[in-house]
Amino acid sequence: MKLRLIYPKWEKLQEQTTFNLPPHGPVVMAAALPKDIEVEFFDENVQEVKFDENVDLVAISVMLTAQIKRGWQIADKYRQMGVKVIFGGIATMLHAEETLNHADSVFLGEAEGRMHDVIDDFKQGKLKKVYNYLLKHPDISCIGTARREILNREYYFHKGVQMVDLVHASRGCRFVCYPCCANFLGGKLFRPRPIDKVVEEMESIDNNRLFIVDNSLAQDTQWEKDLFKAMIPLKKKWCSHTIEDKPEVLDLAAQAGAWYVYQAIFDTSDYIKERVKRYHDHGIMVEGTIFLGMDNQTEDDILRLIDFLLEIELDLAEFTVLTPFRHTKSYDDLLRQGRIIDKNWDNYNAGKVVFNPKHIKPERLQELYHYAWDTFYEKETQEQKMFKLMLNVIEKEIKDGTYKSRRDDLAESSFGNKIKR
Ligand code: B12
Ligand code: SF4
Repeated sequence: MKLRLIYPKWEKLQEQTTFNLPPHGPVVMAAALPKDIEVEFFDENVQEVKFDENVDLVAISVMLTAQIKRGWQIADKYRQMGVKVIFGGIATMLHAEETLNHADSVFLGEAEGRMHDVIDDFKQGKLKKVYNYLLKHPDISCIGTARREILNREYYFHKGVQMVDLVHASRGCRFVCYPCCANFLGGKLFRPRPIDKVVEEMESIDNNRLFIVDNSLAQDTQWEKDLFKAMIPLKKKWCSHTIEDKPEVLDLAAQAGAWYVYQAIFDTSDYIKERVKRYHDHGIMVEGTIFLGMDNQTEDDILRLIDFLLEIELDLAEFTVLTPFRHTKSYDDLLRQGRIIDKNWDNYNAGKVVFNPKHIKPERLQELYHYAWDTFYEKETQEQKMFKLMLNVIEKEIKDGTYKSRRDDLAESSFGNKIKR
């Protein structure tokens, strides 16, 4: 049986250097399919999707809200040709009801242990309209090594540098943050994968640089320490979301190859300043995830925040405007208060103001968003800051003998040329 798996494109943040990472949800889902299924994968962010009838079933994997409408268009086209379409992935769960209008089947939840039944149903012509496993998480040890061989790796280079490979070591999140839908998706229970399986998967990846995409690694100190200890012999270099702010955890993370972290920064407190310094002291770089437009922010606060980020020598900053994604507290609050001004999901790419901020006019917040990007990267451009990030990892790799001079040799790449000019 031939299954065409499609990852729809979305509009990137225009101010951010465009790069494409290998999709993760689709390759993890593919590992849960019966082995005899022939999978043909299309990532529309890097290639054209093929539209023909030479396929048994189309599966659309949607991670972001900003992808969902394109997913529906693709599905409509296939369904007009008589091909059946099933949807799954994060944004499918967030937009399940609307997606039902464009799908033969909508799969909600995690795929492990479920796909054999789904495929059997399809083969018997009995595909269900909804498979709802949202509250029934599979046994975490069932998660297998992702089927990365369905990816065309040639697409995931930026200026000659191979992008990181994505991997995850846990699911769920025991924290509850205002703009986040993680609890709705994976539940409030922290569900770590068995460490030996994670290490086995990491080892199998033909790339020394990884992105550990877990919601937050900082959920169970002992597990985090055990994971990092087990990762040390792999000598991989990796980025992730927050690492717990404890000296012994940061020490182990650094030994395990921590390269940089994504750290949410909401304010200009000494705590943030010192937090960033502690990462730096451990040789770990920091990319700030900065939300603009929170209810407690005035225009002056935003201007002060940008100066602060430069003062604390943040390595990279990703500015986004607060976006009320479905199934978050921010969506519920702003909807109740009648402050959502745009419901076109294409505009939910985190670079467009879709709500009425409390202290600032929407148009002004949009200007401040552009101003934030321009100001932060004024003296040192994104390319230059990314070059430093690359130097950091290369230095680490040279130190432990894992650096491979490949297509990503900076001296030869256009990164290097840009910097020399
Ligand atoms: C990796 C990631 C990214 C990568 C994506 C790389 C890529 N090539 O796709 C990058 C860095 C680009 C990214 C960007 C953004 N992201 Co992001 N990202 C994630 C992250 C950390 C991991 C996703 C993942 O791989 N999960 C693990 C996989 C295994 O789970 P899964 O996808 O659910 O797949 C399972 C099931 O859903 C199912 N499944 C999946 N597909 C299918 C298909 C079918 C047919 C079936 C049956 C089943 C099925 O099977 C899988 C196994 O069980 C999530 C948070 C998280 N931890 O999940 C946020 C998340 C998806 N991102 C989010 C956000 C907000 C963003 C941004 C908009 C803003 C930002 N700065 O973070 C930007 C995009 C800005 C822009 N305009 O470009 C939000 C979602 C918001 C939304 N509703 O759109 C999330 C949930 C984070 C959060 N907690 O708020 N992101
Ligand atoms: S923002 Fe991070 S830590 Fe907070 S609930 Fe979401 S995934 Fe968990």
